[in-house]
Amino acid sequence: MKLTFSPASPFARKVRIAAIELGLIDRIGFAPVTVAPGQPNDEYSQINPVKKLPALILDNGEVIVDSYVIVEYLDELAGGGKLVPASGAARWRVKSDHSMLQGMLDSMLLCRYEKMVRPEPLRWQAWTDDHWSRAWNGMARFEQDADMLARPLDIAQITLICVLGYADFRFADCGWRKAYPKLDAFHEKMLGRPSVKISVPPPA
Ligand SMILES: N[C@@H](CCC(=O)N[C@@H](CS)C(=O)NCC(=O)O)C(=O)O
Repeated sequence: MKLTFSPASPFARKVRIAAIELGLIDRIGFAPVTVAPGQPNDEYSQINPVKKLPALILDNGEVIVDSYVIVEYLDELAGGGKLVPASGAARWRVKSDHSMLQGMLDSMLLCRYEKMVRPEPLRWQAWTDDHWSRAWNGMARFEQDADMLARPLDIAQITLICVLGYADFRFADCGWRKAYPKLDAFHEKMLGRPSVKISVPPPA
């Protein structure tokens, strides 16, 4: 299997951490890809027409897109029910938490693109502020979630790690550690896992 990848992508990091935790990392090759809004990449569009990474290219040529779907695929390969609970209330809690965190990441990425990619005269500050507030309010939501911060590792927690790591990477001055001390403690604890430590985005 081959994963399209960028060390800066929080979505690719999610899959990498999951693959390490599931014991599948040695079965996955990494294919570096550069994608950004406004930059065509015809070769990659053949693999994923919506031009987003990561995508998992299976040995038979089939392509699985979206970081969550890839993690579910890997989870099943590892026996199932490991990072995504198999059934019951825990399953829906983890999936719903994950969706919220995924929305936070999407918003953070849009803020980043607005600043780095959109030409200055076309920027829309109220729109950026709105998206940043979604990420920030999401952090406030998880700061209050004692279950999320203490339960055994799952895909929602991995995504929370990726949110916080992306905040450090692209919004270093946002002050999340001071505002959210319980998230800070969670993040520090998680950095004790080799999968988390090894996948911290490189200095910008
Ligand atoms: N829902 C997708 C989101 C993936 C995503 O937005 N990836 C970013 C890289 S971090 C991307 O490919 N951006 C390129 C673009 O939007 O043009 C997932 O979870 O895999």
